[in-house]
Amino acid sequence: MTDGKYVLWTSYSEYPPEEMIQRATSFRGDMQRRRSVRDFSDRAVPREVLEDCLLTAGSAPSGANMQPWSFVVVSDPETKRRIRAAAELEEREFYRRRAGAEWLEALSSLGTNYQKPFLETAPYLIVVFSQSYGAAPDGSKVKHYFVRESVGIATGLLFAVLHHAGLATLPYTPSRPGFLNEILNRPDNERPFLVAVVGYPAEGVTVPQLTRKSLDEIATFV
Ligand code: IYR
Repeated sequence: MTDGKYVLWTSYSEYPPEEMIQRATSFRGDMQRRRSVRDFSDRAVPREVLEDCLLTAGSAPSGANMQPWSFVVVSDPETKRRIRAAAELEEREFYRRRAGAEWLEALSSLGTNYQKPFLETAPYLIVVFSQSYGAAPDGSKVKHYFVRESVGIATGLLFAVLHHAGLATLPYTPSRPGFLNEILNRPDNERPFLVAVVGYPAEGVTVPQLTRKSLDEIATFV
């Protein structure tokens, strides 16, 4: 998905080291305030904000620049209701049978269960699909590369920018997400990656107390 030509990169900005450090520190502070929330207000969010955030996600690097993602933005109440109903059916099975003791133990401090009211309350669900292959204008299949890596990066950017814009989010990953293809009429080359639940937090929302790993624990300089 390039036209095989190199052009000057005129939009690059270099900052003096001091300013670089200041920018990195300030961005870190902003990002470290992000939390996943499970209680949303039903207050409307301007669609324009989402459109901008989706364009940021779509600026992610991807294997051979194939941009192997589709974002389906759901605000229609009936579609949200169907997604919630199908998700809760799957989650009932997950919590009753599929998860197993070790997984349930890992989740216990989050206090999650099969109920997913946020799928209806939040004004927007952004369902992220990864495209295992694409389609050429003549309808033939186009190979996609490093699809999970690419869609993972795009989704990370999406959560970052939604937070930056002042919205609350939850990455929701249904245990068996196939129902999303059916409800949203998505083609066979698309697989659900995750659901980004987006909106304002409910008033007085609480979040699990958690700690993040230190730099020593997550990074090694060699
Ligand atoms: N999808 C289930 C279970 C779940 C799994 C993980 I890993 C989490 O971090 C949180 C929940 C649910 O949403 O309840």
